[in-house]
Amino acid sequence: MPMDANAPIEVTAMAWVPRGARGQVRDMRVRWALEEAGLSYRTRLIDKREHPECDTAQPWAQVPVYREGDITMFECGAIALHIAEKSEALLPRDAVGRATAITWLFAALNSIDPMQQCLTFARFLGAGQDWADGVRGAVIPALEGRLVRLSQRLGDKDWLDGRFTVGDLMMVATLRTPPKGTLAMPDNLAAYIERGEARPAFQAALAAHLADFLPDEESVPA
Ligand SMILES: N[C@@H](CCC(=O)N[C@@H](CS)C(=O)NCC(=O)O)C(=O)O
Repeated sequence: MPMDANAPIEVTAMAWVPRGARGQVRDMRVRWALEEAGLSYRTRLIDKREHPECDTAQPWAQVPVYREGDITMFECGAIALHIAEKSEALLPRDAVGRATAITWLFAALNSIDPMQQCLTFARFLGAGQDWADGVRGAVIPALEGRLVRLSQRLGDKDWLDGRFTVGDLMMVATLRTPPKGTLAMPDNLAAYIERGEARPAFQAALAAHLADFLPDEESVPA
């Protein structure tokens, strides 16, 4: 769906991040879910270089924040589930399919994402420091072990439970986070990520996400 300045749904996103982070900021996940659900939205852009406190609705001054009428939400997983409740494109209506999709959504955020976060912290906060090598040395084999098990579970299916759900959305969004080459990625998971990124909804979300960034030399008030 096109972005719409009058849409009832508002997503808070960054007006600027360094080039290497573009495409990865977590409003991407929310935009992708909205695109899959066919819901239009508007964005509220915040330039953290000028407004480090960001949106005070988010306790840690982060994005995304989601607003819809009286509803204000943070945490991309909670927001994605909220959006998924609105559309069978993301959440099957039958009890088994629904429960499985929610399980994979949490699996992405609880079993894969925290390990990747450790690597992100090591990359950004630990550059040139010994502890960062220790973190990488411990986390990479453990995470790669999880990827092997996930790869076995995916097998030759296109999606984790046969059809695309919000669980796949969050798993693909999580798996595509580390820079390519950081982890040994089983072939079927690499193809799974590519399948997710090839979806028209992902491509529309990415285009809108990238289009919202200011050029490097500019900034805006929140
Ligand atoms: N658990 C939160 C994490 C949100 C998050 O890490 N947001 C990052 C962008 S991807 C952010 O706003 N970083 C700026 C900061 O922490 O100051 C979620 O999943 O929504």
